[in-house]
Amino acid sequence: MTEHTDDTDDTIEGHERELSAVREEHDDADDDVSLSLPGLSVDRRDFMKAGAAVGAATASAGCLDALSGGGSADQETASGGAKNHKVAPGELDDYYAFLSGGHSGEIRVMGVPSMRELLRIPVFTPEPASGYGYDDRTSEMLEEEGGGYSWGDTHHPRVSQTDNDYDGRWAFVNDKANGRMARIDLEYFETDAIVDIPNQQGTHGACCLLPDTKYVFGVGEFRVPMQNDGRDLDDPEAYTSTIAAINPETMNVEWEVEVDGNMDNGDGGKDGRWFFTTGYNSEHATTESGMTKADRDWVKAFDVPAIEAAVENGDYEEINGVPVVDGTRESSLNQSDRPIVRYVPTPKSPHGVSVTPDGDYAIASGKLDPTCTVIDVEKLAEADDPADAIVGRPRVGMGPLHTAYDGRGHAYTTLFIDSQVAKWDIEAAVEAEAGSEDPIVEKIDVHYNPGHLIASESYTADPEGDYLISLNKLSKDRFLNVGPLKPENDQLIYIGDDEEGMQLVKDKPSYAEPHDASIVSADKIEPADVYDPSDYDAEFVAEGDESIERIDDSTVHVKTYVKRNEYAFPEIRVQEGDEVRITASNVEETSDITHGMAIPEYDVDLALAPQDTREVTFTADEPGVYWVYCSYFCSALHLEMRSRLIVEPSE
Ligand code: CUK
Ligand code: CUA
Repeated sequence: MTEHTDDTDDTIEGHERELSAVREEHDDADDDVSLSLPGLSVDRRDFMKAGAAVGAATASAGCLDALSGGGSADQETASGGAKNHKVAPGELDDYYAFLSGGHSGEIRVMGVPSMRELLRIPVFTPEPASGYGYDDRTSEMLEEEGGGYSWGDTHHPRVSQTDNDYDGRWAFVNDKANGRMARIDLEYFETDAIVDIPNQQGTHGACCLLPDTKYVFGVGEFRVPMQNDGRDLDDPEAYTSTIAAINPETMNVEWEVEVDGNMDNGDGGKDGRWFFTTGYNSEHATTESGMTKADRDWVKAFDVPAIEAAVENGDYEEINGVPVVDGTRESSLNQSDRPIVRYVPTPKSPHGVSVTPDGDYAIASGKLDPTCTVIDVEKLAEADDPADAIVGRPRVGMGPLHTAYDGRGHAYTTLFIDSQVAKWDIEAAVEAEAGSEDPIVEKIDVHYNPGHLIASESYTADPEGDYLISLNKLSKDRFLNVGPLKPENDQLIYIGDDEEGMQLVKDKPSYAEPHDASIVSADKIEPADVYDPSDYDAEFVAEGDESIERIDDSTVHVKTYVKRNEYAFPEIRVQEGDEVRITASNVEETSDITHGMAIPEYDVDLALAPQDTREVTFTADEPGVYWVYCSYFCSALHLEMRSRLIVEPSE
């Protein structure tokens, strides 16, 4: 038996060594996924982009030859025909996609083109697998800054940009349910700030003012009384909605603008001046039939420098701590020749709005009208009548909701009712008669009823133009039946070959419910591999720093390190009624060795990635023995990684 035990130890130690070695090897490995071409190594993404550009220039074989150094199998790949869009086991994706999770309250991270779900980032909802909402810092964030709600409704994840390109710092996402905005740190892929936006209910649109993310805008959808404290209950004319300009560094709401009508989605222009929202309910009604009466609503174009000047001049009312500027049509600030908000009449309850990569146009999707409205951004600044800035109105199909771009002059619009994506030519739409179908290049069926769609880097000035994801609300018969609550269907479409046309590549079932996404080139994001303890306020507990200290009659502070396969103390002894504060640091430096610290019946659930420190505070109000255990499978002795919380009865 003795021998056997020794053997076991050897095996386990060997396993640990092996594990560390594998990790380190991987850490050092060159993650570059490159296609090997004769005589030339080209990054896959550059290659596809080159292929796409070639496609736009009607596939000159000479160009391709120059790129590949002669005929090869990969040449076909570049022309799209034989490209299989597979990411083999062990290969890495070209893109991160950040998808919202709707009323799951989270963000999902997916690799593109594999469509593998890589991570879920809890935002507005506690999530036990990552310990989010269970340690002091994240539970305080949800409780205090976050307002204490147990859920949120994320729709629009937008990644920060510098000079109209992704800078890999943050992602932002709205909470449509409770009027909040959250920030996700893209070094650690975790939510690090939440702001509860005053004077707003139903923060729907979320997006950055470009080129440099000066503000993150929260677009308020639901009209409510500005002071929603019981006044004006039955006077819908007195209800209002606002956009909120949030400082991305401090997450402070700097100012808001109050408008007529509901707002819906938003997008920022590329030059720091304009911010656009769609909207419905110019009728100021409270019922569906009332909200759909008028055949025009508005795209609202906010002139940001003009608004900042108004705030500077004191032309606002401070409401609930925020300067609120009056941007309604009757406002005196809208009577001058530099109005702060331009109301562009648009048919009929327009839903999505997005600015073209060159910044020339804002395109709104008609929803209840089969057209898109193309607004010329430069004309908007000059025209006396904002309606004169409308330069195109292609008839794209039934139920147009959202529009994305490939950077080659095409727009792609989801058709909710037709269950299709329409690809159309933007300049052709400007030249064509209003209502013409001529600008349509092609349509592809999707399955079924798409909401958003998103193309690779579509929100930047320089989209990659290869992949498009259609976020379909219904999947019906596309997957094994799992009962009445079906998954949705995120479909990957290859758009890199204008000759071959759009190609449906993949179906990916997804749980309710992604609305929007941002697709970012993998090389623009640099996630940390382990935590840097100096990034946190919490004190790092190194080996040798552990202590159990009685602070006073009723408070005990436990400082423990955590590593394979032990907690610093085999037992933690406290008195019934003590408030126990645990500070726990994972001292491991090996990538991907996460430990848990769970205490049954005390609702304690810490997840500790390498070099992370978390704190939790609870009251030991039930005497007894409680096994502290590790909830992450960390090693062969994971099950034995244990400690006891012993709560002695007070009498
Ligand atoms: S919304 Cu959901 S499909 Cu919130 Cu951008 Cu259009
Ligand atoms: Cu540590 Cu399992």
